[in-house]
Amino acid sequence: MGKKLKDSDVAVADAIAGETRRQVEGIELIASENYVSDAVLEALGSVMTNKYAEGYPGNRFYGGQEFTDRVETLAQDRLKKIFGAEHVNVQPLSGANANMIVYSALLSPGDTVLGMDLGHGGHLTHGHPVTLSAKMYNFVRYKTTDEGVVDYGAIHDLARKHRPKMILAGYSAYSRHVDYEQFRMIADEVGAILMMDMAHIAGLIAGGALENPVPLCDVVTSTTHKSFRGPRSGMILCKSQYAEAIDKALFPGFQGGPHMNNIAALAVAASEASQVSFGVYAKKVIQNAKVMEEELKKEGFHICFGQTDNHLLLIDTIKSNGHTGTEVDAVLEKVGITVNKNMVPNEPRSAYDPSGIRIGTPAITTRGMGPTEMKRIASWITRACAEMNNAQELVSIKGEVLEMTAGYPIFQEEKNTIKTD
Ligand code: DSN
Repeated sequence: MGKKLKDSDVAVADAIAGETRRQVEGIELIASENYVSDAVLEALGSVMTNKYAEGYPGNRFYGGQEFTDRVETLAQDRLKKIFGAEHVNVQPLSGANANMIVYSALLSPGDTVLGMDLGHGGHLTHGHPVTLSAKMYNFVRYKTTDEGVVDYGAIHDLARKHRPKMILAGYSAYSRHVDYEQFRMIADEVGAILMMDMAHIAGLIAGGALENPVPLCDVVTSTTHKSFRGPRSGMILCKSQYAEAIDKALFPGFQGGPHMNNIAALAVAASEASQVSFGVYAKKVIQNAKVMEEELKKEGFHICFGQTDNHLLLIDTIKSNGHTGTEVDAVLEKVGITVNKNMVPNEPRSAYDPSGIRIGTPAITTRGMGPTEMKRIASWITRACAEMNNAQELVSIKGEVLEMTAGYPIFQEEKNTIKTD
């Protein structure tokens, strides 16, 4: 139907080609990013995008749902099996939506929720004052201890004091294990609903590399990309008793037509995440993060929370070498390494110009990189930070980055090209 993109819209085709080149040539260390498989991309770009499907399988508001019902049921069944969930809703358009949908299903305006402070590794949608969630509900924020772990004692005290309706675990910049049993015990004592946002670590859980929170929590939300390596959307897993309220809060309460191409792609990603090879991948992601931690520590970098137990490292760059997160983010971009600036615990600066960076290993592990490459990347980060104003050194590092990434193709077409060369 019609022309190929490159013949019909050169400007957009060029931008996509540029982004493809950036992904292929660079080193992606943004902890929340990854590369989907060609099969997931194919489902995402499929005709499923044309279909409206308000409602749920077997109970829709428009006709023509034989195949949309089929992919949505496949996605639900595969995810239920991976995580041992009683109920799964795969329609949230994002992780932020998934969180708001759960709040609106299970809370009343003004109810109290305990959630982690953003600067200590929490997430904006866990009640940061700039968000809608904070305007609607009374969020009380907990922090990490001076030793850098979630302060379960403080959560216990806050829970007894504030009697929250919900306690929220799950983080976007926290690198340590989460003690779900402690959370469950505290929630039970005060009669709170326990919700976990596993967006960052869903793939590591699916692969068996981290503990599965689903059995111990009432509700678990997630994005479906990040370490799970699916399309960009959200999901809600919950106990059966919350299923009806959550499904209704999503549709008709919060969203209209689900994005069926995303749901088809999620079904594909869930099948991939069920394979033995995905478990191997998940474990390698954590091993790579540990190697990166060891190497960066040797070079004097300050790792927040003391260490990593998962896929990410939060680094206080001011304490490491006197540079702000923005400066380090910018110099690394010059050499082809992508990170994000990030607030650190007890951040003395602003969110726009914070004291640290966050790095993660899901994407580079998908490319097949291992300990040797982690050591090289850590050395490039060290050199780039030490030689920020040395243009020649930066060009030299970029050359080394390009040479290494050329050996780690991402997309099938690239892999075929390399094979036939
Ligand atoms: N943007 C995602 C992240 O980078 O952690 C979550 O909002």
